[in-house]
Formats: sequence, C-alpha cells, structure tokens
Amino acid sequence: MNNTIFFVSGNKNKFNEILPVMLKNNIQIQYFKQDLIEIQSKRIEEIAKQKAKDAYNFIQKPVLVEDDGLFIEELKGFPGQYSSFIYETIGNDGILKLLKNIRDRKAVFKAVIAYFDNNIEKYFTGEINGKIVEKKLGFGWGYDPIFVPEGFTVSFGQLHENGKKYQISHRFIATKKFCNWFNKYRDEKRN
Ligand code: ITT
Repeated sequence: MNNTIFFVSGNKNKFNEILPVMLKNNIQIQYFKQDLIEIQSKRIEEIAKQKAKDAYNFIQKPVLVEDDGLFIEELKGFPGQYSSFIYETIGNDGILKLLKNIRDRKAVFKAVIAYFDNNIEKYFTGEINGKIVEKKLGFGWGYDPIFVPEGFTVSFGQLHENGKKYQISHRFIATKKFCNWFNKYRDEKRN
C-alpha cells in the first residue's frame, strides 16, 4: 500500500521544516505546490480544515495542509487569521511600526495541521509563546526575523539559520502530534 501523503501549500518553507520530522517518524511525504483559498473565519482550525478538503478535491490523494497565525496580544490578536495577507501587505516593517513605543510585545505563533484522506479528517495544533522584537533579528522567512520564542534571546530567523527552528516551532509541535496519530492510524489500516 502506498502511504505517501501530499503536503499541499504555496509555501515550500513549511514543507522544508516538516520534512525532517516526518522522515524521523518514517512517514512518506511529498510537496505539492498549490495556493489554497483561505475562507473567512476567526478560527485557523476552520481555515485549515477547509484547505484540507479543497486540497483533497484537487489531487484525490491523502493530503496534509497547514494554516498558521501570529497573534499579537497588544493588538488584540492581530494579524491572527489574516497573517498571510498582512505579511504580503504591510510586512514585518509594518508590524514593527504598529508596535512602536509599545512595551508589552507578547505574541503567540499558532499552527494547525489538517489531514484528510476522504475517510478521516483530523487536525493538530501547536502553539509557541514569545515576543515581537524592536528591530529585526536575522533572516529566515515570513515573520521569522521579528519573533523571539520564549526562553530564547534569538529570533526564529536566527534559529532557522542555525538549523534549530524546525525542532522547537509551533509547526514542530503540531507535526509531532500528527506523526504520533498517523503512525497508529497507518498500523490499524494495515491490520
Ligand atoms: P499556504 O499556501 O500553506 O496557505 P501561506 O504562506 O499563505 O501558505 P499561512 O496562511 O498558513 O501560509 O501563513 C500565515 C503567514 O504566517 C504567512 O505569511 C507565513 O509566511 C507566516 N508564517 C507561518 N509560519 C511561519 C513561520 O514558521 N515563520 C515565519 N513566518 C511564518
């Protein structure tokens, strides 16, 4: 039986971070580049679930998709479910401008990973607390240069550069949960 899962996303950076975790857990996964429409919802879980169904309808194979959001406390959770749009419009510089002179810079990065194979629908969440920097630190991708996870003095961007980000991120937490579930599910299907 072919157990390959297709990771459907327009953003290959996500796949690059998920892949080593999947390989370590003996899960075969391939990247399938496709931009997915994001429904309007306050909950990224709902957005991810819908993305998984759309991705399945598109390729008719077991799929995994992911929806993320950066929730900044002082901005009442903004950009949250709009993180993709806000990144493409005002970007990291815009976020830093919004937080100018604001002392409380707490933020949470959330990931929802959704699986769908026409038989079962599952989703897994991961969250990491942290804060928004005053000045960009390092590179990485997306919001990496402006987010410092709790317990660290360096940004996701700097952790990305030294190969550590994928082992601690919101995505890692959600992916680990997925792997634990999927390996049991796959064994049950085999027996
Ligand atoms: P999809 O095609 O998978 O939807 P996307 O890039 O639109 O890709 P999301 O809506 O899930 O993905 O992501 C919201 C935004 O958060 C987007 O701008 C990402 O670049 C950014 N983002 C998500 N995870 C990140 C991470 O680990 N580090 C930095 N930025 C991240």
